[in-house]
Amino acid sequence: MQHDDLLFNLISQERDRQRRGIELIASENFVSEDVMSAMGSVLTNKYAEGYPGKRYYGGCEVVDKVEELARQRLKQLYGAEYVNVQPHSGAQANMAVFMACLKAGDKFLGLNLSHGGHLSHGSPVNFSGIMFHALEYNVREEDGRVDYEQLQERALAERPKIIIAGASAYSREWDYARIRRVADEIGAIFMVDMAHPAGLIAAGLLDNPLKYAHIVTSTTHKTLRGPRGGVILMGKDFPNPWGKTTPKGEIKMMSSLLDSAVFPGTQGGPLEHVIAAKAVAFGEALQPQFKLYQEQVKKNAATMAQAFIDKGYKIISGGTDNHCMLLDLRTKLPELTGKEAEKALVAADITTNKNMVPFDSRSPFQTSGLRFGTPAITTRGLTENDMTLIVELIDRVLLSHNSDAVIAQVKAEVNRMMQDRPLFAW
Ligand code: DSN
Repeated sequence: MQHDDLLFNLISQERDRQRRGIELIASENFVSEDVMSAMGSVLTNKYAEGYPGKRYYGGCEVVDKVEELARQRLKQLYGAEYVNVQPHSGAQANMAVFMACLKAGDKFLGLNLSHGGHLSHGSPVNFSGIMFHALEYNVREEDGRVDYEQLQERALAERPKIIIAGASAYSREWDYARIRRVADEIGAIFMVDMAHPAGLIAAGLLDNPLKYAHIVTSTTHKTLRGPRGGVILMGKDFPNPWGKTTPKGEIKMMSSLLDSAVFPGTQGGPLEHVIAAKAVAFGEALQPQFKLYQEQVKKNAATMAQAFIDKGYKIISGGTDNHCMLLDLRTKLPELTGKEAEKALVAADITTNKNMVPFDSRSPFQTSGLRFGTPAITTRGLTENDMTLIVELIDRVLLSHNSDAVIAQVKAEVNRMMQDRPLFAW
């Protein structure tokens, strides 16, 4: 077989792009060589529909052990009683929860996408908003924090079957206990999608939602620093409150509904090579060094947010408790859109994404905001002093976003700063 030079040349170009730039996309990270090796292993050759010990294919003795190892490590990491490591992504994990808990058209309540929520928490263009009746709560305009009173009012008025906490662009800790009280008042399931802060939670630096939520979902590739994928967890199994029964008339436990909702409900064969890589990442997250890494992620984010504020930018909610922040360009640069800002920064090898800010006056294609996160640059070994410098560089680009000369100068500085930094330094 001829070597695929064309394709491998593209991979090499992408490796070079990742190495020379400053990666500030809040949901991205760089994995270890071991995670990468597990993902690129012979396990990709194996079909294993079903679960360990109950497969529809022969030859699953080894992958059973791999999947069991991933399950045990994940349980240990978060203190979970139940886990499912097969979801191919966070959206797939969420879909499985909906499938297990709702019927088409049922109501659920999640954070508004344009206030930091996630596509799969009820956007009208996503399965969650198309197949189910999505209701939303917002953040407060005055302080950018979740409007728990509005959440409660909507929950009591509409009686959704699920209330979801969790976000894609929210920099503050959640009051999970308060949402659980609301869920209990109306008999709803409380689900937390912890995809963004999962690594900080694993390290004990943010509250563990498994203590409060009935069901928790996550991705494994953001702060958790594993392969691209999803998981579902429960602190404690419980009977399905909406009364789905077995053929014998017994009420099904949620663990059994969730397992069936992942396979065969919404997925076929599990990606055992990715599950192996998840096992490696969970093993890494159980090591003491992971906590040091997460502490640095948090310190870097706090330093970066303050540096932006010192330069006259508005950070939504005035700071961050986690790894990310949302910058509202309108205070300092009212004419500049998120789209133009992202383009200029990418040209300087600083990668970020445009983002709606709460109560945005622009469309999702333009936006007035930028989202920044520190997990990836922290994995490359950058610390607080580097954050101040990065904000200087970003400010220079934004102030002169039409100047090719300024962008070229900043790009040269970025490339010099990153040239000797391995992708994975911890
Ligand atoms: N798209 C991811 C993010 O960037 O937050 C969420 O799925």
